[in-house]
Amino acid sequence: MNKKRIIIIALLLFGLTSEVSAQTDYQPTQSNLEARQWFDEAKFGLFIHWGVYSILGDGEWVMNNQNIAIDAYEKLPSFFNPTEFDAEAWVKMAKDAGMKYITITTRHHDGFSMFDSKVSEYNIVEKTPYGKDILKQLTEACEKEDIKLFLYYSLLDWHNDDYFPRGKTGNGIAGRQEGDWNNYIKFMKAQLTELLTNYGEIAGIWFDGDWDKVNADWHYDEIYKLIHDLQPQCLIGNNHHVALKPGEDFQMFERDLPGENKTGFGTAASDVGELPREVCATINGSWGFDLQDKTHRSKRELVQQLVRASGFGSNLLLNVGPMPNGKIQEEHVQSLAAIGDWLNIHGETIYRSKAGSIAPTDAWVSTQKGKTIHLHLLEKRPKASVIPEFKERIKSVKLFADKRAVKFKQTKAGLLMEIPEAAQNEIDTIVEITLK
Ligand code: H79
Repeated sequence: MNKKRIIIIALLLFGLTSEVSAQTDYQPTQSNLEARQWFDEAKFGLFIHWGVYSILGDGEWVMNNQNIAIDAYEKLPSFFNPTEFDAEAWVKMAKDAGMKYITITTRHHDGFSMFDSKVSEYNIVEKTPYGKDILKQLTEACEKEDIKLFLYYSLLDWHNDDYFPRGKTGNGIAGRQEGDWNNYIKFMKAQLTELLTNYGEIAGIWFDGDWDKVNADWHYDEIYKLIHDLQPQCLIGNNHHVALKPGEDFQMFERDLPGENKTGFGTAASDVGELPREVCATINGSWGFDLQDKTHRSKRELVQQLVRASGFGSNLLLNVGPMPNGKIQEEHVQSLAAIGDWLNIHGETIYRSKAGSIAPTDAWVSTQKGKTIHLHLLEKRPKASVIPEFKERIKSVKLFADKRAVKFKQTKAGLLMEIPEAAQNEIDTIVEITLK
């Protein structure tokens, strides 16, 4: 064999077995670049985890956590009849909360498709008494209210036999058979084609589950190309917790700020890239509806999470898990309304901002637009506040709330500000610093 042939064969073999396949020669279109910018400025979205698991009120991992056998789990769709589902009410709720987009689970790890799929009869239209396509209703409501729609799509599947060899999770589920991985890839491509063909403009695809089989060949090269060919503006994100892969348009961080790893499975600081960022989080401890989870976080905690995400140059995608009747639990409706009230007054310091030049700490973050820095003080201080290493030349310092001037001094210690305690706010004292 000549040298050239050996190289070609080696390349072919490498290409076929390569673990890190992605859309290597990807060049985002103008529409995609514009979509990225829109996304970067949007800052706040609603995550929706809804599936037949909501019936059990024990989160979206219930099939794995309770080791529910395939034939038993397959009974759930027959109980799913969300007669009180009102797509417009959901979209209005998101809009009133100050959210600019919605990301909904079209198929979670349980493998049940929450949309009208011709390539899997294990879907909401075929298998539930409800019999209607909630995704269709949601796309129509989103379009009407000018809210963008992203689709969560699980790579991991505990129900489909072709998800084989299996991964780390779901191994206690009885009734799983051995199937064909290439069929599984074909199946995902067919479903993604449906999602990107039958529902109008899709703002993004949100992949999850890569971590179940880190060394699998997911055929991202073909999958990402398929998505961008069908809808070039569609933003691709993948919750794989590692560095961005070619073909991806944004990077997400689950329950952690970019570069932090409080969860233990977070993305390493060195893997935080330069594309738009999104932090996703829950209001209580659960993604899917959990009847017993009462750990709802306060308005203060939720607003501060949004503010912190902005200070890290990131969006916040805040989750609700609708109930099996189609309603969203009242505690979460109230939480979203409370954030909306806050954003009505302070949104100017969040939307369209970039991470500010003052580095974030536990006590503060900053957002910035041109020469205006908004310093968000997230803890009350007796009177004075010191921002060390602040060297930029200042024109004025004011309180955002009433535009009252703040006494300040710039010394070697940094920027010293006198903010009377009475003028400080429990949630966020916003100081508006205008640079020269
Ligand atoms: O959809 C929501 C969750 O159901 C899904 N992502 C969010 C958006 C999610 N699944 N798992 N996780 C989040 C984190 C859990 C990771 C673990 Fe593991 C699974 C820890 C142990 C098993 C992955 C596999 C990390 C270690 C092994």
